[in-house]
Amino acid sequence: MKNIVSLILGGGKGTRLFPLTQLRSKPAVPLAGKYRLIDIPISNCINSELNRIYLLTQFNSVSLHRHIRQTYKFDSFGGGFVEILAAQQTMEGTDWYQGTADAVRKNIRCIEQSDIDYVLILSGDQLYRMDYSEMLTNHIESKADVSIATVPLSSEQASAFGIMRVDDTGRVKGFLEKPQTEEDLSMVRTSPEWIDQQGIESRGRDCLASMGIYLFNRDLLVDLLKATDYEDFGKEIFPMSIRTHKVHAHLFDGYWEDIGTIRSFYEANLALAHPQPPFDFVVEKAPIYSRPRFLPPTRCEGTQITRSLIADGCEIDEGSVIENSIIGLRCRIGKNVTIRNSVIMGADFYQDQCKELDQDDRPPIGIGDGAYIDGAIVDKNCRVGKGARIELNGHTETDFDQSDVMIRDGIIVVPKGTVLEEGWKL
Ligand code: ADQ
Ligand code: ADP
Repeated sequence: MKNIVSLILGGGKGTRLFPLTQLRSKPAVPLAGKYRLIDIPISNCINSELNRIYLLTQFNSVSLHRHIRQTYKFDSFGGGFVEILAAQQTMEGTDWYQGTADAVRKNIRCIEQSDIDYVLILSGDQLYRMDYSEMLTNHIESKADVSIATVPLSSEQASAFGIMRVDDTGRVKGFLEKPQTEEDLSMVRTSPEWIDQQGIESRGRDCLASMGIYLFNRDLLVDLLKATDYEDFGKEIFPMSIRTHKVHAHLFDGYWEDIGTIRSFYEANLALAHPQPPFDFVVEKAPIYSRPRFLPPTRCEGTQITRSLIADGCEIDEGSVIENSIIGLRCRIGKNVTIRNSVIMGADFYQDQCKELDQDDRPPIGIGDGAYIDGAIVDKNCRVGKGARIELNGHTETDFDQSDVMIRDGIIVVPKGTVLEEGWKL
């Protein structure tokens, strides 16, 4: 499928994921111990045989650039690439990307090349597996100008998404971005019977939510972007284009999670450790790719591990208990440590690789002997001292505004590189 390019939108500020996005862009946030969020849409593209991929970024993009450069290399004969389009000053403009449509407009030259017929626009912060070639087939068969992927949701979930109303043929007739009132919602509800007729069990779900995945006929997209100064697809381009063009809904009913907040990030990660995870990394025909790191296997010494994922290159000492948790790359866990309901992201390097940085008496990188961690996200390269206790203990968000450690959506977040001294308590 050479006549289609994918544009992955990776330029949002990610404020709701702060402090995980303090030092990195949202698509670079680590996922499931060894991946990054951006690996999901790129892997979906590769598995759908779409290998012309642009990634639009603008905030804190150093580690994202490094990850892309080191991971996605194509042979020189297939014409595939993943190219980063970072917001930059040009002769035409000096602004940063003002919104999703503006980001695409500022890179319009990439889609104006003569051999492109379709443009697939994707988000960089969602967890799902999808074969985009099915969406393209559906788009061509329905003779649509634009297709928009949609997942059925219940009314309670609707206010966080773009919601669409369709006619019997699946043509989109109404679209409201994040409807907040019952009155708004009533204008875009879909009958559950119609969803059932499409071969998808509605199970009471009566809203069709936009997944932020759009397939445009190239010429139309170029015209729309040139003829308007609209900045956003959800708020502006869609409400307008359904009046003037044939916009078709492509129904999807697999697992799909927008990882926009600390809570959704935490829950989506922990769900992966479930024995029947809603998103399975083990799918032979559609693997999720990431950077090959050549790390040694994880070493465990008398450790009790239940319902958890342990990434490569970890060392877990005797007497430790790990339950319902994700343990990321190169994580060193001392003796008699307890980790429950937590996402520990691991480290970018091993302690002995950074000896020269370590002339002080800070605790070593990793989790010190006897530490207790429950209900937390511990970002990369943290140094948790011996006997430290990271647990909520009745504290709330406002208690720790000035501290390195924060509480967000009821979850403790230890930002990247934080040092917690021996015996530290929240
Ligand atoms: P949101 O997720 O709220 O809703 P948005 O904040 O625009 O939409 O983010 C979409 C994607 O674009 C994200 O990957 C983000 O990082 C990226 N992005 C945001 N601003 C950008 C910018 N200035 N430059 C480049 N990239 C940028 C959207 C739709 C809804 C839909 C949900 C589904 O608007 O209709 O329901 O996605 O998640
Ligand atoms: P991950 O292993 O999660 O992909 P990173 O890409 O951030 O994490 O870092 C992993 C590797 O990259 C480490 O070996 C680290 O030493 C190296 N590294 C870290 N920072 C830089 C940098 N600024 N330039 C080049 N390599 C780096």
